[in-house]
Amino acid sequence: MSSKPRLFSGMQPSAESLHIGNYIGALLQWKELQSTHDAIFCIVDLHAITVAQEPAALRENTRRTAAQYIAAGIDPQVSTLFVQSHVAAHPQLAWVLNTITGFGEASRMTQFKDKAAKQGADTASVGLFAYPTLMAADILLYNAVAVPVGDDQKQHVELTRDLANRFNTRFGATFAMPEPLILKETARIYDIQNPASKMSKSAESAAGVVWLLDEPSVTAKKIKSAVTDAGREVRYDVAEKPGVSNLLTIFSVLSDRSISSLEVDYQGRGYGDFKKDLADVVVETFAPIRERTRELLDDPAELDRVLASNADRAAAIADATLANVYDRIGLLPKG
Ligand code: ATP
Ligand code: LTN
Repeated sequence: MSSKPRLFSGMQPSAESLHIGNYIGALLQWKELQSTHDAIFCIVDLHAITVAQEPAALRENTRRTAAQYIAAGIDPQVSTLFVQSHVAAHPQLAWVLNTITGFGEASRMTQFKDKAAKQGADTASVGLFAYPTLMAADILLYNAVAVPVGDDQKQHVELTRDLANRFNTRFGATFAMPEPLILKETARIYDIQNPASKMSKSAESAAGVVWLLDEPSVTAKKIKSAVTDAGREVRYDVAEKPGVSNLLTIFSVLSDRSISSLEVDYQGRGYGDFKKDLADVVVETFAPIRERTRELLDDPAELDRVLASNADRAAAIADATLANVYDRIGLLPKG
């Protein structure tokens, strides 16, 4: 047994490639956390199907997501990296949690309200409504105490805490209390064509999304045509210069240099030089990840084997928790 605190986080296999927002906002930090925590990272395919997915693409994107995480430094020997649908206890515990979740309580989740409003209330599925209880099951099955998420997922972790508390009060101490680990504010990356919105896999236009797996020439071109702001000064000022500030954040994180030293370096040199150098930094960062991702995807049998053995490790923990839960709520064990 590891004495490190248990950590759990998840990502949806909802695109062919991750983007630089996922890389800076999640991957880089998860990579650090795996040395201080007993980390479990889950590719949440059952969450992904709460909105329509094309079957062949979902299968392919699940492998691709796993490959990119491994290529970027999530080590499946150190952390547990697995596919949610490989461990049946996730939907099984989610069902139990559904029975102690209020209809009104679930209706207050802002992600559901936003997504349902986008789709139209009649097309939004029961699965989408139950997204947060499946996420609670993910976390509680492993008694995770640390849950790294973006700000938008904080409400779901709060719900998870409420459900853990409710279950423990009603049926006796069963679940550990998870804490959200809100990732650094500097870790939020914006669309490089539209710096008012967060860079997103599901953006209406991909022009402002920098994909990890794009050809270097495509990446460089995208960055060189990033929206900058009036004037020609490279200065960090989110209100006046959101475009340049976003590029400075990316440059600073990827080159491990402070924003102020970059400002000094590009003083009086205009945006052109700055964007050209940033394009080089991004391309250099992504090149080895892209190459390693390709190698991993060239041997899908080996990748599937790694995911299967990691799922076995996860299931050993999850099945024990589920058995305890079933016992506590009074389900008759199979004789
Ligand atoms: P998208 O909206 O792009 O589909 P998401 O938020 O649904 O992305 P997931 O695939 O569910 O992303 O999660 C992957 C991780 O990447 C999460 O931890 C999320 O917080 C992080 N992430 C996604 N977009 C950004 C961004 N623009 N800046 C920083 N972090 C991000
Ligand atoms: N909802 C999360 C993904 C997710 C997750 C989890 C995160 C599913 N299960 C458990 C942390 C813990 C998202 O959209 N980023």
